[in-house]
Amino acid sequence: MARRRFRPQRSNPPVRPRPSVGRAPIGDPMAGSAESGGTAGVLIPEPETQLDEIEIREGPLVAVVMGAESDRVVMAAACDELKERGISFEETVVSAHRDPEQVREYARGARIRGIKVIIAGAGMAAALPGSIAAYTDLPVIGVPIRSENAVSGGLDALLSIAQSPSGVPVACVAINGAQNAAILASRILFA
Ligand code: AIR
Repeated sequence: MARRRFRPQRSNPPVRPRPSVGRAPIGDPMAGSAESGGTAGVLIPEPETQLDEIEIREGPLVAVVMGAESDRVVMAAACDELKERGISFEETVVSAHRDPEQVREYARGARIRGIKVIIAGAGMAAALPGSIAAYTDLPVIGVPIRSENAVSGGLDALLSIAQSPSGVPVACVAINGAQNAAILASRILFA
């Protein structure tokens, strides 16, 4: 579910180059002109022009992905934190083991859709964060989830995520640490 409340607070918002239509000519400050009402030499930007120049960003910045519907209760803490911070996000349920093709498509398409950080939560043999990181160079934050059939209170998922092989980095928060994942995502966005 996408939230579109986020507005980047940049001191220098990106602007599109525009032709100089609508601006008063730069010339002899004393010359005057019919169009500018006798204020030639003074730049008077038209309000509409200024508004046009600000690029309004569409689409979510953060992807919250989880391996099963049963993970929603834990991952809700990440969504709540992102909402609290006014950061747009989308939520997706996709399993690394059950839907490998969809995981690949999702991860490969994330950057082009404007996603900046991916939070991926899974339990048991939690391959989802690593699978996503294998297909994208976006930062991936893994959330080990203590599932119903967890071994050692979620140690299975923790090790599956934290023990990612070199070359495929996945950040790893605490077991069920979805809120921290969202805070970390926010820090990455504003680094
Ligand atoms: N899981 C789903 N596909 C691969 C994995 N590792 C995880 C889910 C969930 C747990 O298995 O992330 O935490 C149990 O999923 P389910 O669908 O049986 O409830």
